[in-house]
Amino acid sequence: MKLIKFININLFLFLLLTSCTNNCTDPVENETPNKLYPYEITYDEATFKHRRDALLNRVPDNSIILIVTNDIYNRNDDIDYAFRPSSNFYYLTGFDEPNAIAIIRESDGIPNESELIMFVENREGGALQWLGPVYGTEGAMEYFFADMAYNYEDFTTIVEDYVENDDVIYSNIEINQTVLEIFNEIGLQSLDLRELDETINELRKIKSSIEISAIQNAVDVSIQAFQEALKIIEPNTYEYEVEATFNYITSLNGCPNKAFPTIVASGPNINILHYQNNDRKMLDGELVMIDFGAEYGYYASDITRTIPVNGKFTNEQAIVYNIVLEAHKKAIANAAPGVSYYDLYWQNVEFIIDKLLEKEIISGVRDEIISSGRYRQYVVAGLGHCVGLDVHDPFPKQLNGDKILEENMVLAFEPHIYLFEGDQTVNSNYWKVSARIEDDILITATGSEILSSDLPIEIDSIEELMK
Ligand SMILES: [Mn+2]
Repeated sequence: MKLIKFININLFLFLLLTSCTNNCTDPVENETPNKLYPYEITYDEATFKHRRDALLNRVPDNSIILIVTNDIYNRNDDIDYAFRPSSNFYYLTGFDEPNAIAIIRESDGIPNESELIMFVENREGGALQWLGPVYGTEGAMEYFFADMAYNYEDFTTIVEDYVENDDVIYSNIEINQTVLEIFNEIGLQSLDLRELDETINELRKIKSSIEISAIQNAVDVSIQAFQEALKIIEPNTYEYEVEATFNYITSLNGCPNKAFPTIVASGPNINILHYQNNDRKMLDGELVMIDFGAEYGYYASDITRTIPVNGKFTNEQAIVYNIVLEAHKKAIANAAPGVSYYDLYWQNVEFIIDKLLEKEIISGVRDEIISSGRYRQYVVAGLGHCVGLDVHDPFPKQLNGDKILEENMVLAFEPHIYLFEGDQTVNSNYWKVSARIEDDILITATGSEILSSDLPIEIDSIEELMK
């Protein structure tokens, strides 16, 4: 396993070097992008070093950055949940094994440059036999370019060589209870610890070409899975059969992990926003809302389609679906650098409420519905969010509280209409006729580009695919 990891990195570097001699600007491009593993696609020393330098430049002089990765969480008895690195830790180090801590501080020798000190696991004996090899301290220096690496277990004694009592420390230590306890045990809790997330979030907001390629790859694999999943849906299939198709197709295409739990919400479940049971039999005449996203190289995708179980939209279903689709197209058409997210949000709310009133799907007075907040009965959630290492990636606010789109941000837009059973403001013909549509969007220099445009979205093309 260890050997394979190392070979893969070398193979990647080889592909990177050879492909770039052919005047290629994008290091992710190669013959089999779907078969690469995380460290191969995002692994690049300059990228991670640049992020650490940039981060250090954003905190006050003489500050130290101390970052931890996620804890290991117990599932039951002696079984743990599968480990997933903290997105911030991965973003700064590229290191994806558990039990790791990193210190980033100003280099002794070179001004304005950072130095990386890592504490990682060295495995031997029983641990090695049961859990397999790890990069270890040697690997941390050789492959992750740590200036110095120590055994994770020696953190308690060695950390004091790097941290002094009057240092200001920017840290995400609160995410890892185990490290927090170690910190308290050795009396470091009295240090001046400050919140790091805001500073990293600002960096993570804008995506590099490598990150965009990773997201695009996750999107492409998700689309492939969607297309297969739509073909198997018919009355009396179960929601979990759809989920199984996603799992199968994405794993076959190099994305064994999902960015979030898959939602296959049919019939009455359609109104549960983050429905997760996926155990219901889907019936003739119902809608099913499917929200799915493969993860590739720790980068997310996030796509939703709402489709008729029997392959043909009813009149009411088509009317609601097309309102959401029109809202979706408007939001995408208006997305561009400099545009306020909140402006897009309010345009979306107003458009949907106007249409629902016009089609006599809901009753009431437009301005009252909006000013009272009652619109949230139908437009329940936000218009969208950023996508990156997290499916809900950071989208930091400006000082004035606004959120502005910038070039090379990736967002998921997910306009929706929810019409709940028993809601007396809703025409009863439309109860449970809800719809959500979601695509992943790259903000370009002049507007936006839909990364998931290959997945059918028009009623005709969805019905065609399901035939
Ligand atoms: Mn989403």
